[in-house]
Amino acid sequence: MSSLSTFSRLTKIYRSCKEIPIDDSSKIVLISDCHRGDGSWVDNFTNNQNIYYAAIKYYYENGYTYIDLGDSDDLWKNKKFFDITNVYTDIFHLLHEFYQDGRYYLIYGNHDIEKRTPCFIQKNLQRYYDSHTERFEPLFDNIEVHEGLILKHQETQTTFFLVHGHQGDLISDIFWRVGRLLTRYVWRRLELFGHKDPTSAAKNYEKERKVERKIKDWVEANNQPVIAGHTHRPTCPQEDEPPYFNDGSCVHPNCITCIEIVHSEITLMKWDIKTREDRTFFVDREPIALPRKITQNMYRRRI
Ligand SMILES: [Mn+2]
Repeated sequence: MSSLSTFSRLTKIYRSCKEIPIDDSSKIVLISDCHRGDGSWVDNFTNNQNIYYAAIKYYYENGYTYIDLGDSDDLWKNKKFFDITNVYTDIFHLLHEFYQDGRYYLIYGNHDIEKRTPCFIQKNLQRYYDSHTERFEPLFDNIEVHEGLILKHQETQTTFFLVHGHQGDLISDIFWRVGRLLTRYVWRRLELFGHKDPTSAAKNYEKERKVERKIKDWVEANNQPVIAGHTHRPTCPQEDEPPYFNDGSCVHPNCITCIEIVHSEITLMKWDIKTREDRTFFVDREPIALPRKITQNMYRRRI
């Protein structure tokens, strides 16, 4: 029943979502699950904020288009979007630059599902409070917020369906209000004592696998490549596996992961902090899987 609903949910989004043409000259970066918070110690993003900033600055300077695959802000743990922008002003400033250049697309996840409502967009995404200038500055003026997007590769006509991936997850998708409530008032407090939030796909291995299984089944049944986030498990399938890619998250203990598409190749990337001989730190970017070339058929079933 629930897996049937995952199927129909994904199919419905796939059929109605917007298509973005890409080609051999396109540079795309897909990032999800930053779970930005208010900077307090339950904010999982604080640790990686400098790595993330260095990464998106690189992508901005090198002409990439940024596709946000959802859960970039944690609106389950934080009621007020203002509290988030106030802490991460530099980041929102850069995101605004991406948007202004026409190089930013936003897909919502379950932890920022409110972003789909016109009221939230109007109230929170038009402007942000810049703690440096102490003024409201433009953010994503008239932004279109998506549940899914399709990247269509012109040379091969291969398409990639982009979704956050909570559609395979009943609590997150249908009962998100209850999930949000539990996260905000119950699990958030228990987390202080080391309990795991069972509504979080990221912290629950068993659940993670189930959610992934459902999406992979859809990928296989439709022979349609998908790029998702949500489970925080970076994934780059081999040629003989269903083409389900996952960009991971920005809240791994010591690194962030993302997916780059450059010169018609898909690469899972990791950014972290390394030490040089002279004991200075630097932010390093390295692939964690072999790049996958975009071909007409991304999946060769083993016989
Ligand atoms: Mn999620």
